[in-house]
Amino acid sequence: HTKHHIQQGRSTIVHLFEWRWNDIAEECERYLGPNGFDGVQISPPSENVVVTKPWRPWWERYQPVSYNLCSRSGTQQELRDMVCRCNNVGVKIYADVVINHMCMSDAGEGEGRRRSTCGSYFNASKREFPSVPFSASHFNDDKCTTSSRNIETYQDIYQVRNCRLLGLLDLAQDKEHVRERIVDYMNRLVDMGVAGFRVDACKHMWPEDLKNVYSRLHNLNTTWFTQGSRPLIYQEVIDLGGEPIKATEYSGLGLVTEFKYGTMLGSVIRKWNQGKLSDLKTCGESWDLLPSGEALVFVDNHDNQRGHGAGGMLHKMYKMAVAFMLAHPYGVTRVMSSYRWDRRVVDGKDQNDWIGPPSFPDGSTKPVPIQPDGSCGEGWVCEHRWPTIRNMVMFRNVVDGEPLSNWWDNGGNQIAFGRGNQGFIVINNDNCSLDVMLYTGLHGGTYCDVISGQRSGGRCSGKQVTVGGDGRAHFTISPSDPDPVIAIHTHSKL
Ligand code: LM2
Ligand code: CA
Repeated sequence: HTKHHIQQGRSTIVHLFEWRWNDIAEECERYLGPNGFDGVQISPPSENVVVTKPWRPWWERYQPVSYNLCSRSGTQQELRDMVCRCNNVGVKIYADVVINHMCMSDAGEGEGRRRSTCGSYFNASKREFPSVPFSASHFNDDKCTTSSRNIETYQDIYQVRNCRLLGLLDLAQDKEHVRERIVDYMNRLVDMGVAGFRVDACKHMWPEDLKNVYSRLHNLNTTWFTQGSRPLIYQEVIDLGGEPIKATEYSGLGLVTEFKYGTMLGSVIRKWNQGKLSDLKTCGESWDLLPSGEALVFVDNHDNQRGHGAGGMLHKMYKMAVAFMLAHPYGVTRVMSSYRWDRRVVDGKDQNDWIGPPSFPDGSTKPVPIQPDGSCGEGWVCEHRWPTIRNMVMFRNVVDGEPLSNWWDNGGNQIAFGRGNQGFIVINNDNCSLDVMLYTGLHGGTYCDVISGQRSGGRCSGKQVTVGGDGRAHFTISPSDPDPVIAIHTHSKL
């Protein structure tokens, strides 16, 4: 049942946060397909409330008012076109679905494009969403026992699942009508060719209700997928320990976001609590993480990059963390692709954490322009186009299915490991040079380091590594290197 179709040789999902459907379609064709990305996580495609105070925050998309498919990212036609074009180049689309709740209880009433992204009428105080349709009886208020109707403690599982998250109107997924409308919404996406879902706020829904919904989803569209393929589902459950609701309650239903992974990796790379890279030798289940086959892993996401999570990391450390994640066999990997905003941190909180994507004065999202050097303009960061990240996505594809092998560490912050005999990575996070002879498991020959450059047309634009007939190679990495990492694999052999 949890068998999914992450295809052999393509293993990384990129979250193109707030991108327009048209730009994603282009990116699939010109970049993601050729560079071996498995798929794209898109921002929620459902109609949402238009928030103007503050001005068009990114989080308005987590406040649906219907399941119509028009949003800041584009129209239904553009969505359909994107799904088709991405699938045609082997890049899947995973839709972020917000099914725990509708908009804020104080979102007001109205219709037209100034109030909702497709213009649908809604009345939040009466809990009426006629475009779905949902009305008062479809919400959980009768089950919630707090006086505010909001979740007040995460220690009570009934509150967490039956009360309002942040004041968002909480849907009753135990009711057949609600299930049916959600299933219909998700099936419209599946029929269009979507390959799966990121399901928002799963901690706030009962596992048995989700099980019912998932079981009613159609098989994937056979224009692109083999007969009988099931949607890949990854469920957002923030389980950092300390609460009664556990990620494992959901792992039988699909993959689960493993928030402990990024927290653990970030803290080791920042050397917090005497953490050191060599600790990563046992990275996996023994760290109290989900089984590898059930986990979706990432270094940051759209929430915690705004300071809601484990805090920011320096550019160099961030790239190192992503390189480790992509090289290591644990989990299904997701990389974040973001936009810039002006952080204004007051007392540890970013006052600008609401700022939406680069946009025109009328609120419409700006296209993503690609510069001559391959980076993105207009405030789009495009981490997925950073050479280190792009080349490590390819590394992961090349070593897919190979076990962790030939681990080495210096007992401190220098580590190296292979993946079978298909690839090898060396990382130096110490303040001193790394200078060591290591057994790589690779065949003898000269390899191009895919961190400092890459192989193209039989030439290497970066460092070269010579592996002897005995599989051993000499590595040196200075701590001042902007990327203190070397990675080689069978397809980078010269
Ligand atoms: C998620 N996963 O479970 C998303 O990853 C997260 O981004 C969503 O919250 C959340 N669940 C609900 O779908 C975001 C954002 C919140 C925002 C909500 C609703 O992180 O801050 O709440 O979307 O738009 C906003 C304000 C918040 C305020 C609330 C009422 O940011 O400060 O709280 O609306 O104004 C009282
Ligand atoms: Ca709920």
